[in-house]
Amino acid sequence: METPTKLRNIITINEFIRRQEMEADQATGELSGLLMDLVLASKIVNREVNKAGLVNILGSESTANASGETQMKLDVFANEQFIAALENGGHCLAVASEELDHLLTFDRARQRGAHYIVAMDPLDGSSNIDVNVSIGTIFSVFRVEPGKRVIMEDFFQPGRRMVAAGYILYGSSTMLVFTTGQGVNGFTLDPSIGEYCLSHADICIPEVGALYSVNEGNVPEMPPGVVAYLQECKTRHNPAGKVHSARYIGSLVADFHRNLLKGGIYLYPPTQKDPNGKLRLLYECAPLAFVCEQAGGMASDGERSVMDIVPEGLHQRCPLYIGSPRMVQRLLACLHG
Ligand code: P6P
Repeated sequence: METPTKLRNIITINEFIRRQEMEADQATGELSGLLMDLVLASKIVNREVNKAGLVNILGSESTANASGETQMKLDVFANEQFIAALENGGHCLAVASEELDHLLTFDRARQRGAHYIVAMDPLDGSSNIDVNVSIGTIFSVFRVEPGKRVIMEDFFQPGRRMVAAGYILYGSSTMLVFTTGQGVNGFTLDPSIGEYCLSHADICIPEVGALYSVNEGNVPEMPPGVVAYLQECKTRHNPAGKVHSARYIGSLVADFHRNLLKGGIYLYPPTQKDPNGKLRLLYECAPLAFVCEQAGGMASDGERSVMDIVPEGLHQRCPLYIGSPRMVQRLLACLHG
């Protein structure tokens, strides 16, 4: 019997990951297993995100995260799901999370001789949860010595040494976008079969776009070069040759994803409240920088590539200018005169 055409053209994320593994020299299957653990957890989180308004999972927990920010119940739930999937999978030696003060280590993975560690923001944009705005998970994967008893310093690796990175966007549809250093691919969750299917193969960010994402309320506190750049965006005198549109959802993954597909720039500069910017290097800026660079884009902290910054703390913040290369280059020219 002929395979239905629709089924024949589906490439699930697990199939895609396995194919990449077969093409990689000396692949052990460990990274594939770890990525699939993240896929599983994201499906469970997606189920809860999609009904957050219907069950008693909204509203803030009494607890606070590592930065003292009130944790929404879905934050806590998502953190628990990704940790459980990574611990049970046995491919991850340790996890650093925005929701945890300190890293978590897993003995079974150490006994198995596993050699990967994960840094994650399990649910970014959580202030949007109870107003039904898109939110996201961001993750980065690094390598360490097999079976190592992981310490905090093992996470202090520059993005250049990242093995994989990606995000899940819980939006009008749920997408998982990731890279292992061989380009960027996007998968859309088909709830009818519970599978992520390849929907955006080999994503390349447009060299220039006419979208900018920034909290304009912070303009009075921003460096003059950033203010000058934003002024240019409001005229035709910019790399795009046209007046830009401001698009700021207040959810990093959603803003980044739109700019990745359409071309644009996301900016979170230093402010008086956050002199090093608000976003976290290890599990927000660096993984998105890896994805962005793999898609042909650029990511800078205003001085250097985000991928070259060596972290000195799990929750270290850094300014972020990320997106279409000609837009980031223009921003840097405005910053440095
Ligand atoms: P602001 C959400 O809290 C977040 O970490 C990002 O997802 C988002 O882009 C940014 O902060 C929004 O910050 O200061 O503009 O509300």
